[in-house]
Amino acid sequence: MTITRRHLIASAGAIALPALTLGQAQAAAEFSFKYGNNLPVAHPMNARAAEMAAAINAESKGRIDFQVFPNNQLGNDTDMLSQVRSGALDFFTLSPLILGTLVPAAQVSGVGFAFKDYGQVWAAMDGDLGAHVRKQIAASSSLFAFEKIWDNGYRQITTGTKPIATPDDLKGLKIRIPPSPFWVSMFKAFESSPLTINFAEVYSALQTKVADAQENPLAIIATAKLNEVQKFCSVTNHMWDGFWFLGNKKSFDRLPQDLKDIVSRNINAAGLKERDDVKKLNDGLIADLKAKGMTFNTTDAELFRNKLRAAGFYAEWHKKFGEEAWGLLEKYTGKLV
Ligand code: X2X
Repeated sequence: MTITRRHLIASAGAIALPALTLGQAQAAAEFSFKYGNNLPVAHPMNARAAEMAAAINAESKGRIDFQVFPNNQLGNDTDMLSQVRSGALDFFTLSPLILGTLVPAAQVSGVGFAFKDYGQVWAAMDGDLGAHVRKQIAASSSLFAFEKIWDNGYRQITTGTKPIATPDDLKGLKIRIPPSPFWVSMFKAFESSPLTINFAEVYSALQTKVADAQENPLAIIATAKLNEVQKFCSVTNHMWDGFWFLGNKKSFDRLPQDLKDIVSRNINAAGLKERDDVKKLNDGLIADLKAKGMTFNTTDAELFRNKLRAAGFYAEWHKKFGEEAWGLLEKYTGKLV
């Protein structure tokens, strides 16, 4: 009895010690940050984010505790956007188009069929167009965006019902799009019946057939396993999309300059690596998804572009974005209409 009790006390002591050490280590971090995103753990964004968080924590010598919350753990995009605006969340990656619900000017990088290739994308986003958008974000919200936008990719359309071969196939289609005025406008121009649904609810919306279609880059279709609930994939490349790495200004301004530099450098460097990963993944996935039972078809982009032109889509958004922003876009893409 005595031995047992003594043994128990000894064990309890042994257990209590490391727990105490851990507690002290956590308390020692002067700055705790939460970063949330909407993508599955399997997506390159989260591999690079985990690596980046570890580097930030190590380089700050424990002064920063940077935590990653992937896969909508903290809520969907709409929830996380309001959290990061209030400072309940410190960092958040978001499509420029969804950010459009808060900063309409940010949507300019999503113009349909604008960027012909990644050369144009990165020249524009790392150049004057990206700088213009980041200025608008910082000027009109409690947020700011880091210099290097992360990649999502060129978007393709998947359906459960039929392949999309021409713009006519989009007529009346119940297609899920992310919550963004720009996306609604684009798919209304295609005469679809778009449904705005946060990414967190997309798999189940397709599974229960609330929506018959959705559009996303292959890396997302594969890592979120949307192929399990969609049959056809039509390669439309209808727009390029990225993720601004957003920070809450007040949260970030708590840091002294040396720690700000560590955070910024690591976030931008991770973004560049994520761009490479996503490109490689997107390029290799057609064969993979075919093997998993998806049927692919290619499309003639000019037909889709003509449809948008005829619907007055480019003229409408040229007017909304204004001469300066539209000029900065066309500086990289060439004349759009
Ligand atoms: O919501 C989507 O479809 C996604 C994951 O591509 C974005 O974050 C824009």
